[in-house]
Amino acid sequence: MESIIGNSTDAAAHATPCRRIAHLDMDAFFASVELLSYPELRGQPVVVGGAKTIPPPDVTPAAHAFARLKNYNGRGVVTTSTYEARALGVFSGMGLMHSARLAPDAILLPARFDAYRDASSRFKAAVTSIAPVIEDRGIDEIYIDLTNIPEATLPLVGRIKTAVFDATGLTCSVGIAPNKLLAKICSDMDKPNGITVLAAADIPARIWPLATSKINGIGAKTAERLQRLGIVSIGDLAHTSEDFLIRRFGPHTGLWLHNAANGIDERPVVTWRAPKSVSRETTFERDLHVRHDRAELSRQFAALCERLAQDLARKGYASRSIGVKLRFADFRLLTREITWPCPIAQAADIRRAAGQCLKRIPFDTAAQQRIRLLGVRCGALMDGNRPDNTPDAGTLTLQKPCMTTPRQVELPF
Ligand code: TTP
Ligand code: MG
Ligand code: MG
Repeated sequence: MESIIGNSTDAAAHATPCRRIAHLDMDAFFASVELLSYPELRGQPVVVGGAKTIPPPDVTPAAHAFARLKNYNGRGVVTTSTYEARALGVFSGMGLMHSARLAPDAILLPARFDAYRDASSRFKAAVTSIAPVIEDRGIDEIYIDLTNIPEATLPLVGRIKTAVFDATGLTCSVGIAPNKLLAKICSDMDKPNGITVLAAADIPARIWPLATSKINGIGAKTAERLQRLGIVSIGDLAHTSEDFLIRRFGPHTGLWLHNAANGIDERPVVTWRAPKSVSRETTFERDLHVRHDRAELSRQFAALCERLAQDLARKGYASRSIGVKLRFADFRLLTREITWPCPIAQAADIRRAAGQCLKRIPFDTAAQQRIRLLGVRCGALMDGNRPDNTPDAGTLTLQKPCMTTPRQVELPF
């Protein structure tokens, strides 16, 4: 299922000083990892859901039982689905109960993040062994700068795809273009297991007919705003004057929209980027009441802090900015954040700092006493082990995480 766009076979490779940037994205990633464990489900609609209440399948020879969507009862959402499930209309982000109406017999599996993280590091290592300049863009995707590799695009990308498959048993789709923006659009054009090469000259024919939302960075809200202005396709946007866009969207976004639609993107492939934050959140199976469900809320809150501490420990980070997020029964969202005097990494400290944030939330109305979602976030991350050159200290100081304090937090619930 490989296609080359236009007649540009290797134009991107040979047009110097044009860069040759690839975007590689794994196909139906979480679902495909699950199929490695349950190959008997291949070809069937399979949905991976994030809810903790989805039972793991009982695959003992006697039972051999998988849960079906139609038997699900709860608030979980689809994390991802196989292409067979997508053909029935089931996509990431949809409620599982709603999806059950579209694909009642689809198999429902609980997410196993450890397995996905493992496959993620293996595919990234495989790519790096062939093309070392990669930018990590998340669990299932990377940018690769192929500019300085002296090999024609198709054989090179073919080798990369084979290496990914050998390391993981999984397929991916790759877009190759003169910049990241176009490469990202292209990797989605021939999924699954595709290769799409695009040169600048192909932009009018292949990019302009697409909806503006295909540009990474144009979300649903901006796409709607554009639509209200009569701008539906990327081509419409490309032909809208820069002045008009700047007037409507401000100098930064206006100029960016204009450039993006014209395929202009100078961003380099950044080989390492410190994560800005880590967060954990949970949507409760039923709304929890601040007073009546105090014990359960407390337990869930402590568990989130515990998991965040494990995330920080795994990555070797400490945090100075702790925040909480609450969604209430009426769907209103509230966030609070606090800057801590020194970096922290232990669960008890995160709990104490996040507890301070919770104290600043007014639980006054009836709706605000029932909580639907609770989240905790650690931002302003810094290396918890290495020395950190803090500007105000003037000298090199070791940013040791604060000592943990066993003191109990007075939580509002
Ligand atoms: P995507 O690459 O967006 O989707 P995908 O790999 O499942 O499918 P595609 O073949 O179209 O690329 O996301 C990668 C993984 O991230 C996905 O398998 C599950 C997870 N994910 C979420 O947890 N929530 C989401 O809203 C989305 C879109 C993905
Ligand atoms: Mg993917
Ligand atoms: Mg992806």
